[in-house]
Amino acid sequence: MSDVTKMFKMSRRSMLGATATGALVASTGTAGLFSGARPARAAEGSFSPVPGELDEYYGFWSSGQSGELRILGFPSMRELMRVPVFNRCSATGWGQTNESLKVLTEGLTQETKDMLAARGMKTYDNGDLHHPHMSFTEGTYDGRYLFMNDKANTRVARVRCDVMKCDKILEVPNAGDIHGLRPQKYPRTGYVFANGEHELPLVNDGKILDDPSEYVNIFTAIDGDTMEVAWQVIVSGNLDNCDADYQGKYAFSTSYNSEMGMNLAEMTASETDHVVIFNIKEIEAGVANGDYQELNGVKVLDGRKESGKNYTRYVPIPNSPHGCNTAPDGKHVVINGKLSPTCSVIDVTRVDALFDSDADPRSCIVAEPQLGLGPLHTAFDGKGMAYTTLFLDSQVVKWDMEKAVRAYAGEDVDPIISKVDVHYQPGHNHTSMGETKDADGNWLISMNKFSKDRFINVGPLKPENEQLIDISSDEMQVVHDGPTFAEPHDCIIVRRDIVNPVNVWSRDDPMFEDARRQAEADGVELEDGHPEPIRDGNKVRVYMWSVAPQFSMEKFTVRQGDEVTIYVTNLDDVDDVTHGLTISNYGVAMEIAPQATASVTFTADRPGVHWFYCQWFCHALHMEMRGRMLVEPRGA
Ligand code: CUK
Ligand code: CUA
Repeated sequence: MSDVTKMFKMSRRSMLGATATGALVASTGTAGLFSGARPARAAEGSFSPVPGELDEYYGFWSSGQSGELRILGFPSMRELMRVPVFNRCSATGWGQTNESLKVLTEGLTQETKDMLAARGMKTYDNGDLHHPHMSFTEGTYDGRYLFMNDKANTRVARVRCDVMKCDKILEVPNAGDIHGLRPQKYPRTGYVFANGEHELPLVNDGKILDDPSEYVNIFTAIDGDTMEVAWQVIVSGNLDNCDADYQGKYAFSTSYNSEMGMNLAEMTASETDHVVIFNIKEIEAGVANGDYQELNGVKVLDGRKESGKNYTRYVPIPNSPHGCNTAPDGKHVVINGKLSPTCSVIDVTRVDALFDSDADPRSCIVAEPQLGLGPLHTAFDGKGMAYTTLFLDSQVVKWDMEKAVRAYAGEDVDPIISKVDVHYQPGHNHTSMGETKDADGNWLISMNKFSKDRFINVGPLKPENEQLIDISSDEMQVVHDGPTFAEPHDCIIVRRDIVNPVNVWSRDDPMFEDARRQAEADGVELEDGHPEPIRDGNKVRVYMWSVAPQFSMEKFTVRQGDEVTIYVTNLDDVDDVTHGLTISNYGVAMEIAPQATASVTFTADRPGVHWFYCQWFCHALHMEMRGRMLVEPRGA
């Protein structure tokens, strides 16, 4: 260790927070900025976030085929952070660091690992993240976790809300391409329900293609605490979107391909598809009674129509329903028609009868208003109003659920309150706290698939356009256009007080448990680092710490062909002083946030001097925060 390094470390440790470094960066702290005032609102059809003002809500945005989770301040819609999940992230090293690779690989099936290994890959580097949803306790968000699906590679991930990093990814066996995903709302999450969208042969070993009777779709309940599959149910037809009720009794999934067709004509052949209702208590009893087959280590129950079991009921719904949204009144579930201009409203208090008696499955439908063309998803204001996106009409329609019920019963009332044009072709929409019992009716977001002429042209690939809508009066008012890159399908809008992330990592965080264990085995304290690489055959471990603007090592030497693991522990514990480690011309880069340890393993196959540097601007001397790795040539 050089004298300068020693001095830095000494001063850091003895005068924590009082050094020049500390003072310099402490001034950027954000505490106390919030004034409590509301951002300027719709008054004259304009909306502008006030600089320096903090938002009232967190927006958790999916990113579709980008594979990441995004965090927005809401209602300003300022993008605050990107949380890599299913994607490979150049900035943070997600998909390269040992810590992220553990998360990305430990939940994969052996079959997947083998397939990837044959391509020289450890994990997938793409994903299709549609539905981010927070864990619930008693019908409202509890700030513990966010859960999300990967339609591309049949996975479900969990993000810890304390550090906003993904800590678990599970590949769901047996199912085909997880799409709809919702957490259990009551009594708590509990289960995370996940729909397999694309039907597959139950034993998919390449021997079956054109025998539709061998194809199934699978509904999965994942234990949100352990991120293991609790049970699965085989269903008739496919599964699209889902939601859970506020009683903890049922989950609901739409099916647009009840025909089990394999091409477009077959999939849309029937005038009627269905919603599957899952009876959670009955399924749990079935699991307890051993009424399942075990397939790839998972308990799989038969809930197909012809099974004669009490696990499921099938409610006929007009052609190809899509969105499935439980209203905050705790009573209604809105099924969005897509190819039908209607929404079908299920009354959950009428669902018991479907299981207890031979009641007509349609007897749980209490309203079916005609809303417009292409209803895809519905949001709620907690005051009895529903807001449905009309994909083909490029509109959002506001309608009164109680009036829709009365109209269905024969009364001459029009449930439609108003419509607003959106730009263009909306998919999901969402209201502030709208999927909880605490829906507050302040804001609506319409997530539009096309932006066309709303922004200056950026070439043939255009952004999506997400529009902020003031719903505080009967006439909805579009107050802001928010372009986004491919392709947030869904989002949630969560009151700020519910989410309380930390500012620095805790040194005993489980995320770097493996690093701590290896350091212990090497007789090293991560916080102290080690002056020389530790050699173990051709495996070499390098332990460094970082304190702005220095790494604890200014140079180290390894040999060509060594498998090198570098551990960096960021001793800075000041807000916002993240460091990075990039090794030039080695394809290595990672992020190390305050008080974190991160590590990366690579083969040192290119001899020579290679600078490693900090790529996170951290200090006035950030450019000087660098050192050299010497790779000695083989045979030297
Ligand atoms: S789906 Cu995309 S617009 Cu994946 Cu929630 Cu409806
Ligand atoms: Cu450390 Cu830049």
